Amino acid sequence: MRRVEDERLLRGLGRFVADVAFAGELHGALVRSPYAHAIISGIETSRACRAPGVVAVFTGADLAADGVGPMRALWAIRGVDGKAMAEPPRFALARERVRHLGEPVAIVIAQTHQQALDAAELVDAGYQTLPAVIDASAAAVSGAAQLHDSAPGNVCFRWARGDEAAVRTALKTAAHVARLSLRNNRLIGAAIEPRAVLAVAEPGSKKLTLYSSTQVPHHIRRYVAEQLGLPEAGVRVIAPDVGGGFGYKGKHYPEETILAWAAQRLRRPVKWVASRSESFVSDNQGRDHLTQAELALDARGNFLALRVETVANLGAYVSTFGAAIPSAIYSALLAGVYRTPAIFVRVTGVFTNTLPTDAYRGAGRPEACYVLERLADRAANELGMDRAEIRCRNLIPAAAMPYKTPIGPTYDCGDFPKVFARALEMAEYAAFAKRRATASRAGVLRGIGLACYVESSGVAPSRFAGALGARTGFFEAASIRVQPDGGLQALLGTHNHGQGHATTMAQILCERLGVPLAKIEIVEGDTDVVPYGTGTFGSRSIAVGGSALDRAAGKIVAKGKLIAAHLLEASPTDIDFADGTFAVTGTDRRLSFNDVARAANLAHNLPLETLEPGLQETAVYDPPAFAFSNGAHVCEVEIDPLTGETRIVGYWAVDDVGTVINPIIVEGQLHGGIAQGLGQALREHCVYDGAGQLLSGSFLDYALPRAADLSLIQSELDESQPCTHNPLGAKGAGEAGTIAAPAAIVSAVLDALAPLGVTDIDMPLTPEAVWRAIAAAKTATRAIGRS
Ligand code: MCN
Repeated sequence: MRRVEDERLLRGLGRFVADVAFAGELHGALVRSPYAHAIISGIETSRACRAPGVVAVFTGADLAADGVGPMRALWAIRGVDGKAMAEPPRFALARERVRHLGEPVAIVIAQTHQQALDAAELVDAGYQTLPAVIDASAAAVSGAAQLHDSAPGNVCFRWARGDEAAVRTALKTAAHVARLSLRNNRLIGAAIEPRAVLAVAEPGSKKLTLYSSTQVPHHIRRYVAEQLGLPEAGVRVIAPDVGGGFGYKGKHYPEETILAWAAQRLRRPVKWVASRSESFVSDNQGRDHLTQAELALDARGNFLALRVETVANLGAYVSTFGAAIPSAIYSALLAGVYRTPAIFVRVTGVFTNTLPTDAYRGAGRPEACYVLERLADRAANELGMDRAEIRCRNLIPAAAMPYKTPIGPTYDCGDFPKVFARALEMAEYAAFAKRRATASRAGVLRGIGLACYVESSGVAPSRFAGALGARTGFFEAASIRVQPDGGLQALLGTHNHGQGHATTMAQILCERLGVPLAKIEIVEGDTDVVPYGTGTFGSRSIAVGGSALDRAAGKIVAKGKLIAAHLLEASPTDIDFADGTFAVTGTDRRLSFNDVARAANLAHNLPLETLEPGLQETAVYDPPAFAFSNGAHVCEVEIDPLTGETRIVGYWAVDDVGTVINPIIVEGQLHGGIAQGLGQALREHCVYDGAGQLLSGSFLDYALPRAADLSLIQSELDESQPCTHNPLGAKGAGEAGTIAAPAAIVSAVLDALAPLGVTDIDMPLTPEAVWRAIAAAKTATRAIGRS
């Protein structure tokens, strides 16, 4: 089933926030801090106010005078000893001090976009610069610049999980300990559509309507209502077509509050659309971990214990899920697919004068996978074992399911050894030595990389997240309205920004209710229309939203049976429903779904004492646990030793995302994820200088992967292990590729470089980084030769 939404989008008929226009609409341009850390000594706006077309200029003082509250994180984790994380106030427009490059300090509102931009240049903000701290390793060191009074030592939280004593003992007594120190590079999300907000507060109406390119309309509604002191129902958030989000559009941003407030104040629609350059200094960034890890093994390569110490760079403020991603989410997956009896992880979240970090596709899971897979490779190399063998030896067997990890989660199902074996088979792993020898004769270094992963899709249940400090639930809601002609309108709390929901959600209904796809409309992204929901992130839409939809369909069938029983003069228990037909068991008395829909909506012949007219149902689904997708990826690379250029020559992926609703879409999701993983492994790197200026502030310096960088990806889906606790059996697929790819690619590059004695390079493995590693290894070899 091909995606039904593509024709409209490919023909340029999408309707994104920037396409929505209102009569009398004004345009906002934000004045942003040019410094990473400074005291605002004053903001002179009079010249800007007099500029052509300018309607108003607002600063943090205006919002403060109006009582606009601070932006709050949506997950306030508790650290060791139950200590609450530091949550310093973050205001939509900075007050008194700025803490990262690009922090908004004023907004200029004018008749046209260009007039707003021109006048923004005339706002004269004075700054007394302060020393900045950029690197996570420097932030918690004594004497480092301090960002917030409420976070001494720049520490937001200290988090720990697992059995420290057991791990300490195992590390002391183990036959071998593999040690690793690594950096997980900071990434910049780069969706095709830059973020945009349009706020509308019509005169005479109490309703504030906010169009935002967001993944989470209901969360944004709540934030804006809270900060502006409005009832939640007084705010309507519409996320129309959104051109990619990758997690970073699933967070709350200052512009949503600023525009909403300004529109209310002016009673005029106000629009802001980020330029690409502006996106680099106003969107959340991802990853940025420094990690030390130790894996204890016995002499035969069995994993005994794992210890992980991570410093996570949170940037200048705690963003929406900024604290939860590197703590609760990351640490929960440190068992990965392996049987490691004892695990202990400690994470310190620190503030620095950089853009806030938060979820970026994968969100904590690629970081966990990378630590584990790098350790597995290192341990194998040090023990002289084959890298596939050490993994096989330690994989959790299918017979051990459900498997309770020592770090928290319980995996309900999965056949990790089978998936891994199939990936090795597809990649012809056993014959790799020959391919390496052939490449070597041609003067090229060839390596093969392995990565196994497990993904926690659909954060759940709400009770669990709440106990860990989440300030939101994680259920999802779906409503189905059956029209008199038997057509369906399904309304969901999830949001589609590239994942193909209009297709896959409709497929669920088509299968469940026998209604043709052409008669099904999927509606998402409007808080006044869809039921209260959580949005799309964490690969949750199918496992949680799809399950809610399935349940709602079940309710439609149940009511349909009552109606059919009445019309067919049979007992409801004698009515079967299959292939869109209600039938009395064992007879030819039947009614089509359309007949029942019509009868329900006409209500000419219904037992009104027991049945309400109409056919519409809502279901809410709060899963009992995460759905654990998993898989194994194998990558083969060739490296030119003269230039350090890496070429991917083969990529094989076997993924278990449970029952697959739409294999074409899932494969597309995997390809996209792998492309992003490749970006992290080989190209993308967010770099600040010591003063907090962004050196990678455009696509000239921030290198996204291009089509030519990818090889043919050969992918297989293993559907033998459906999720055991949701009605669809589906596990998430949206982030899977991003989780395994960096680890698989780095594994391949290090394998290619191993004969030269290179054991370590941090991502991204740019040609320069690889070339330098080769040069350093050669120098070291020469030095050893001389001595
Ligand atoms: N699917 C399926 N069968 C399964 C699993 C998934 O058919 N067993 C389908 C789903 O029905 C859906 C798609 O695959 O159409 C992805 O589903 P799911 O894994 O539930 O992920 P979400 O829809 O919740 O999407 C979120 C996820 C995340 S967290 C990021 S980040 C991400 C991603 O999806 N950002 C994307 N994929 C993206 N794809 C595009 N094009 N753009 C983004 O911004």
